[in-house]
Amino acid sequence: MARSALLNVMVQAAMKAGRSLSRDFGEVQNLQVSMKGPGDYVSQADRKAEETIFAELSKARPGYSFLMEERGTVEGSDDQHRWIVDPLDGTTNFLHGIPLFAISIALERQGQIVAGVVYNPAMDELYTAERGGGAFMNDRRLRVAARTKLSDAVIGCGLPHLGRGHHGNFLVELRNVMGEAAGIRRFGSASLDLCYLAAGRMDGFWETGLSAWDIAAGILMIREAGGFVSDMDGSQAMLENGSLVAGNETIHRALMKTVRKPISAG
Ligand code: 2AM
Ligand code: CA
Ligand code: CA
Ligand code: CA
Repeated sequence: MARSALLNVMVQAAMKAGRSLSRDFGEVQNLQVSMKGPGDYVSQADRKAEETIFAELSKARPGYSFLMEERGTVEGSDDQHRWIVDPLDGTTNFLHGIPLFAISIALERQGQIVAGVVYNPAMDELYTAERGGGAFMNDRRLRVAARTKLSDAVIGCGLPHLGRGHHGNFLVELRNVMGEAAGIRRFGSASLDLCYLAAGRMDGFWETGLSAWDIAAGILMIREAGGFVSDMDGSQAMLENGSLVAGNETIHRALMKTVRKPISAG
């Protein structure tokens, strides 16, 4: 498959960081780990991968700005372009030896996500998308699943974290979805969740309390695979408010209704 020069740059950076993560995953017990907040861990592996990505992308596209989970914002001379990077999405899985983690890199041009790469090095699954050019896993074109009934659908979600988010709201949402969907999954890597949805492995997804770097690349993956994404209010402010609902057009609509059903409606 012929990839654009831009996607090549992003794939090179993700693969290089992926090799670094794979090495560290093999010796996870030797990694230095620190806590950013309650239940919120960061390891040497996260930081090394981020440095690799930062160096690769800065070299290939000098001046572009960055938003990265660990380093935060780096303003470049070019404020029209911004990389949004999660060097290790699924740190908790990684530190527990669970091979569900990924590198997520997105590029925004004038505030619009134009390219995304998500790479799970443990499974060697590389997801790529470019605006208007479709979404791919390795060389295979992706399409969201076609199921239209929630009662046939497998729905992914994320849980609010220790000391963060609104646990009460989540329990209501979960109860609502449990009452209507065929099954529910929680994998622990938001970027991969969105790619699984793009690949038709899950039919729907919702989560709140997310950060831009968790979802920027995955949002494009879903759109380019023919899926629908919005925030919990039905608008397109996912990166700003960190809530997200996704599926094909029908499941997205049904899930929006179900997730937000008030308790009294049963
Ligand atoms: P991370 O591994 O990059 O931190 C899972 O629902 C998502 O939440 C993951 O994308 C994960 O990203 C993030 N996450 C995990 N633990 C977290 C915590 N304690 N606080 C905030 N985000 C967290
Ligand atoms: Ca983190
Ligand atoms: Ca993340
Ligand atoms: Ca991370």
